Amino acid sequence: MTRDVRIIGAPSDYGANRRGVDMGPSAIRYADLAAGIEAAGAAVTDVGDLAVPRAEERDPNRETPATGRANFLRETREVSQSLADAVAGALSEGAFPLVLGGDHSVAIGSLAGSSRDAEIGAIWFDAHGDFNTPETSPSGNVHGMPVAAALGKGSFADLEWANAPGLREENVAYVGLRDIDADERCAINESDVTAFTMSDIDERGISDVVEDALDVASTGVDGIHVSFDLDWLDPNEAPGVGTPVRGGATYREAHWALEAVAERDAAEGVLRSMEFVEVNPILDRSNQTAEIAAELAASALGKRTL
Ligand code: 6HN
Ligand code: MN
Ligand code: MN
Ligand code: MN
Repeated sequence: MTRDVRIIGAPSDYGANRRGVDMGPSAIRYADLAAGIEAAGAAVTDVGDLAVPRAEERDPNRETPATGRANFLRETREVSQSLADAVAGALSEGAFPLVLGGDHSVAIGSLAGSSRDAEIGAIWFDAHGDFNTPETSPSGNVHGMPVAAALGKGSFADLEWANAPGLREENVAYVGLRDIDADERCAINESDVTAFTMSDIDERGISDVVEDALDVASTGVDGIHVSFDLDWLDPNEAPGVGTPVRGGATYREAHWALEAVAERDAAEGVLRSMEFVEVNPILDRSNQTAEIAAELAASALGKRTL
């Protein structure tokens, strides 16, 4: 059956310091996203962007967590709730939600929506753990917190809108971590998530690591959410991101990883929802990072060479 991909733009930059990720959805669309997905054999409907007010007109501390710091929490809640509805709505109509960020805080909405009526796993391709809570965050930026938010860690325990009802720690797998804050490291190690670092990829190769991550995410669930932060790639290949970290995945490793997702999906039908986040066109070179995001989306959705 032909997959009906529904593109949902979430042009939010409330979770990050650097303006520019709000233009991510436009840049990824401009990079022939829809044509690439159609070439992969899927149908595409683009429902446009969610309404996101400009940060300059908002008070970053209008709403605050019980303890700790989370900038633009009210705005993040509003975006998360509308994105969760859009993702859950797509799924209930038989469509596949493909979310374009925006900074990584949009994953709060994607995960909540994807797990509203299902048990899900998540694969997190990222340089960062995004496992800070308002209590541990060194920046107060919510894009460093979506995994902790979804799992109800720290003061996110009181923020029901931020929690992903059908996601368990045991089904969260990180691929390619390389920049973790001190308290965040303790929290990841104490949790039941599975974390593969760049060193694991160096040692075992991308193929083994991604297969293991797919096993972790897909065991005992209805489907998986793929969350892809473009800063997972090396900044030489993907310069258009807000928080670049040296020593990332290569272009080929990234393609291989999402081709492996597509292969598992072809065999087991596991892919449920997906997002590409943190593309910052202001910092990009000739839209190169957005082009990679568009190509990777097509790879994950089954584009093949032969
Ligand atoms: N991202 N760990 C840092 C923080 O502020 O919490 C950086 C987070 C980056 C988040 O790239 O999605
Ligand atoms: Mn991230
Ligand atoms: Mn990141
Ligand atoms: Mn295995």
